[in-house]
Amino acid sequence: MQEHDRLPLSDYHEYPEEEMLERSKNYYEDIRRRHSIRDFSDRSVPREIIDNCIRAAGTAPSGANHQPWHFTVIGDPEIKKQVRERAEEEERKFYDERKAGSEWLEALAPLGTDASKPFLEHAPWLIAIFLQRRGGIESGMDNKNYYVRESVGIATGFLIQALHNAGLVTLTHTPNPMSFLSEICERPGSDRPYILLVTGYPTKDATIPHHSTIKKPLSDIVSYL
Ligand code: IYR
Repeated sequence: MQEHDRLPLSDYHEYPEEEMLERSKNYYEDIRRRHSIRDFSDRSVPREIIDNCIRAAGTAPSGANHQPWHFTVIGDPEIKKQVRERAEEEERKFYDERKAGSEWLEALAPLGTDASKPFLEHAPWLIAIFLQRRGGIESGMDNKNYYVRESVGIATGFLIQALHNAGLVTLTHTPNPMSFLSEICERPGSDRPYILLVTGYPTKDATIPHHSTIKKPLSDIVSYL
């Protein structure tokens, strides 16, 4: 294929305006049911569902289409245990030794989080998302990547939506620091851990903090010119 070859846009669907209105409303009603969950059931989730959601994430736009991401999916109980141990070690410094500082700890107080992360063992899948500073359009390339954080952030958003759409819940977990993930997942030095996405089913008695349900109204987040 020529470098500048172009293809017809053959998979675009246009909807009548009325249908667009309905679809946009329905999508909002569905996505507003997405919550960050910390009470995970140990019910298993077929790997194929996770694969499909990662396929969806992999369609995200990225700088020069280099797709600067890698997803390490952890289902092995022994490895999950290791992740929990290492994460809790960092979180104890963060919370108990107050490494976070008082402003951060006060901001987190309404969420009721602490250093204990049992969900890292209970949830069936932990998806460690890595960003790649170098890469290219094909795996194994070693060119500079562009807009890496933006690209991986967008792909992570796609993944969260795909998992929600499939009927699973997630937690975007960010142990701080999380360099231990590179070690456990045996990623090369040019890959940096970005987010640990926990996914599975909620427990029957799962709760969400009231704090997380307070969303800014449209008038506060949008302005039209
Ligand atoms: N990594 C910690 C702290 C934490 C930080 C933010 I910002 C949050 O929104 C939630 C938690 C933890 O996972 O508990």
